[in-house]
Amino acid sequence: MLKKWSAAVLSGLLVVGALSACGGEGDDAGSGKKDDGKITMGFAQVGAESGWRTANTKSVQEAATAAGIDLKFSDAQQKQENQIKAIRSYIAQKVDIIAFSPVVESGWDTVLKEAKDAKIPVILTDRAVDSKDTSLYKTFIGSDFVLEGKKAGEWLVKEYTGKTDTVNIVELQGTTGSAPANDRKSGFADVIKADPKFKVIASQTGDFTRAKGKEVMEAFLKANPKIDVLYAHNDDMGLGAIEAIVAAGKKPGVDIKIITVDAVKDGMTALSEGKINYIVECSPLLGPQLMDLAKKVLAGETIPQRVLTEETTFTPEQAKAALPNRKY
Ligand code: GYE
Repeated sequence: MLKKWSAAVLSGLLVVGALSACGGEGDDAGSGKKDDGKITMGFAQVGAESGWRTANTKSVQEAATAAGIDLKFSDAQQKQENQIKAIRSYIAQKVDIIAFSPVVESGWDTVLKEAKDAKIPVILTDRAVDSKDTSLYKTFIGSDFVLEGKKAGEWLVKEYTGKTDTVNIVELQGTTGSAPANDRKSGFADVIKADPKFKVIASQTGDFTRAKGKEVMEAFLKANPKIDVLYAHNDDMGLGAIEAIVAAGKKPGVDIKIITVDAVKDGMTALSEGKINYIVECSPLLGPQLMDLAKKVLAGETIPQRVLTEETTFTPEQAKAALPNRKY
């Protein structure tokens, strides 16, 4: 646990208000904690639903160690109530800073207000909240999911240029109510609506998991004799769907064109083999930037309200070239 005064001294600032903010030395003594000069961060993770999430967790844990930050980590198993419980327990433990990746967009105001009242700063990582009061968190670091959806749509438009036949699309959405599911859906829809030949004939959640992606794709295949394209909001659901497509006697990437988002190793491998046709990258390596921002917040520095991740896209050829050096 880092006492606020030591953060202020370290940064060379004299922040009188910060002293009263944590109630002085009595706090740590009361909770039986010793002041080892370390920042303590409580991190409430979404779950372990995908390859992306595994890489994200690893990035956060490794970056905390490298930055000398004491990390308290919890896995909410994709349930908002678990995340709220974890955040409340971090508040009770008087951590220095809280970071979390909100499983869904709504319903955070009460717990964020509790953190604010306890004078514990909050950083949002990866996913956004829809709170109107932006003073409830210090910054949001992560991708532009609308842009990712648009990139997926743009590839499709290009791929079918000059063709007039109807293109039947099925969509595997991410976790219902999550920022990436909402935004990847709307960004994609925005681009393809310009041409009426593109028809989304079925769209359902696969919860960002391989198992659910497979299950929902099986149902899509049974209900729809002609599917031309699958747009999956992440690699894992796309990989599950590939199993269903193969089981139905069709060739993934040929009979049904597949676009996914993330670009984790398993997705990139399928892309390099032509089973997926295009992947929009979403970087899970948010750890180092998160630790950097946490230190700045606690040192009283001003940080931007939004920190965007840099990302690209991959064709099968580009996947082949990138795979040998892919870290996740
Ligand atoms: O795309 C998906 C994961 O929030 C960006 O969550 C993240 C998404 C990612 O389960 O694979």
